[in-house]
Amino acid sequence: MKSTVLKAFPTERLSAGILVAFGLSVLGATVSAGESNDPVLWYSQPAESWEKQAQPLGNGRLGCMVFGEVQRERIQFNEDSLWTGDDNPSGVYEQMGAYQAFGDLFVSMDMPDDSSPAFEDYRRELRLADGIFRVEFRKNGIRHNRTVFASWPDQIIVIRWAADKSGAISGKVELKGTHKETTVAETTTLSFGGALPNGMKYQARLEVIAKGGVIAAEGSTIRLKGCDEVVMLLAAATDYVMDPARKYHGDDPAAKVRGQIAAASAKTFDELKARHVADHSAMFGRVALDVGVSAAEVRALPTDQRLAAYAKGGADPELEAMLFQYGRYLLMGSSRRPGLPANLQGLWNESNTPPWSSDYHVNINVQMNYWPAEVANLGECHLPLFDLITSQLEPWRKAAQAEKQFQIDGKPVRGWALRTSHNITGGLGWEWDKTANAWYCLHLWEHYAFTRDKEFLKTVAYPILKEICQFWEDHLKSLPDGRLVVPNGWSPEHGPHEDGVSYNQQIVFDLFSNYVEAADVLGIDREYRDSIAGMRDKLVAPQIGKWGQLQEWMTDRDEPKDEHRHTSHLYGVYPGRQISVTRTPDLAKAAAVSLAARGTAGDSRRSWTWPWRCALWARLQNGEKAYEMVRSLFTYNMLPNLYASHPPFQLDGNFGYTAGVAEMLLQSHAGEIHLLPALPSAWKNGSVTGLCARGGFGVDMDWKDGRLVKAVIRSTAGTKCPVRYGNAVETISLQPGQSCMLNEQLKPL
Ligand code: FUC
Repeated sequence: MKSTVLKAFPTERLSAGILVAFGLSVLGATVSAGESNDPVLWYSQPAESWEKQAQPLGNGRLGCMVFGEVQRERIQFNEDSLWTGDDNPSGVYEQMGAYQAFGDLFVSMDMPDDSSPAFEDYRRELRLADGIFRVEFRKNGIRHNRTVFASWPDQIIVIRWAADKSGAISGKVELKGTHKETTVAETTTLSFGGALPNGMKYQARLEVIAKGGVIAAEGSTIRLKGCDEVVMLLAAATDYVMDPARKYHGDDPAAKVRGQIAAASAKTFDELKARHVADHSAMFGRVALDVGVSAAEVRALPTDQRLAAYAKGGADPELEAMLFQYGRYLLMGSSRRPGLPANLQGLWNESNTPPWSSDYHVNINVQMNYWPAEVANLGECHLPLFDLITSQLEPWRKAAQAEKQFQIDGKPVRGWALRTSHNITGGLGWEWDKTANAWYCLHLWEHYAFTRDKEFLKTVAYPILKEICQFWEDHLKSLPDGRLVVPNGWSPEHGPHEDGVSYNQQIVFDLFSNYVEAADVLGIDREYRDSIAGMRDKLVAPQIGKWGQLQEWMTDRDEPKDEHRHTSHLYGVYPGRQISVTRTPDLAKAAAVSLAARGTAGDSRRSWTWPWRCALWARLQNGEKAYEMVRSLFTYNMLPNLYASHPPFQLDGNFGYTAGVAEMLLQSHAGEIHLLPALPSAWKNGSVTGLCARGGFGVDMDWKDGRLVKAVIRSTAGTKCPVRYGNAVETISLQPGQSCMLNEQLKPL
């Protein structure tokens, strides 16, 4: 392999160029139907269904679903720590508690002509690039608009209602909890609070600020009369802290929300909005994707009609690109410090008994939520997951140590383990999913692999990886021939508990590989590193079965016509890296046989199945099959608001889609940066900026007629790396902050 030292230039120049091309046009944009390919979801009628039509906003901790109703707007809100349940590790699912709905804000409009609900020129839209919801309509000749955003810098939700005629705003504001609280109205403020049965205290507070007119408390509501404009600031919090030592109780939420409202009300609406847009668009605008231009008549359609046309077989590359960006938008909205990680529904939840408790499911779902985090340039969105894991180590250790099957000669195993679900206070639900501990370790490793943040590796990731290696060192079983298996294992597919299940073996293989690399990077624990490397080599390896498939079990008994939704035994292809086209071509071929056999009907049609299969086909370098998965998600498991549906709605499918698309365009798991590894013919012409590759690199690409035209590789932390396009491979050398530009032959441009 040749090493190419390339003309390098500073990164700033490039990112500034991207900002001009992408960010500024977004900031200056106004409501417009289908004029540009800015990612905007818009509709020509109010939402009726929370799940299918309302639109999400979130700042990573606090979020809401907005309906865009004319007469009685509903803003249903959530805060991600409002959970029932406790630290019960028994696995009794009901005892784990559930994520709760927080409350609703209703803003009603006085309508003397109540009998006529008619309105005109209606449009509601969610602009992904600046994170702003806006609804506009004309009622009785007056044009009204409402703007909503969830601000991360100010930790509140902001709502503004304005009209094109002064004094035109009259109505009522209500704030309601979901646990039978009493709402208190004081002049311009509404608030409610309470404590859940587990002792968690919570509080919501709304401040109403009017220009012109009169506002006054009336019962438990606030009346608006003849106002020119009304701004509402909504704060919600609990006393939750990610700290079992404090029994998860921290600061008084009433004081917290008071402080947040006081700080925000000292700013004007324009200031709050500018702070929000600057924060949101800087993060969102890191990545731009173009996979083709949609036809003008398709672009002109509202999003629900576009989806319907697409599901009938229509082409709409801009919709495909929009869903990619939507996954990024939703991750930003549901996973930012100081919040918790994204749960099964991100953080959007209308019910106090949501499906699967809206919990953290560790047999695919929560992991899939985080697949896009690094590659789609949202590394900081990964951090809440690590914060929660780190906080739960103590209760998870206790749970594993108390479990008989993890005891060897009566002595407890080292480390910790998980059942299939967990909450945020040490509680576990369902069966043990033994290798989920190692799957969590993959995420810790990946954050380092992409960022090269050595401090993170040393202080956060490495100790956890080592502890889980110790768990497996204690728990693996030796076969008579000396090979090692995960004993009494289990895969999310059907099948009894047994030894050497492929899914379990592959996850442990990856854990050991990543641990070895981590120890090498840090130059520590030499001896232990060698013993783990030795154990990895003794693990029962993936096997090819009688119909050419990658075996799911140690015995060759896979069903060729199995439509099971899980593809667990392909973990080693994606998200793992034990199997790859370049390094283990025979196993990769067998994986493709297994994957094709899963089919596309029945149980295969789930929110998260398509994205996983998309990423798998991408890793197997089959762009056409990967694209089939893209189309299938839209066709079978997508709601009009572009929420992925299991059913019911489950956001893993949205996050996974973003990761799958990224994987089609860029890969970096096999020791090289692979450009356009699985480009489908449907995306003949296009470009992407701002994707991330392992090793500390950023990648932009332009392609035409299915061929790479230009790639820019930026070092964010990396130095040397082989780059592949097709069969060509060149090694680049850069210093952090430098970039290089390559042509189709990977020669400097
Ligand atoms: C896993 C999956 C289900 C569902 C649930 C929330 O157990 O097998 O399909 O997604 O999580």
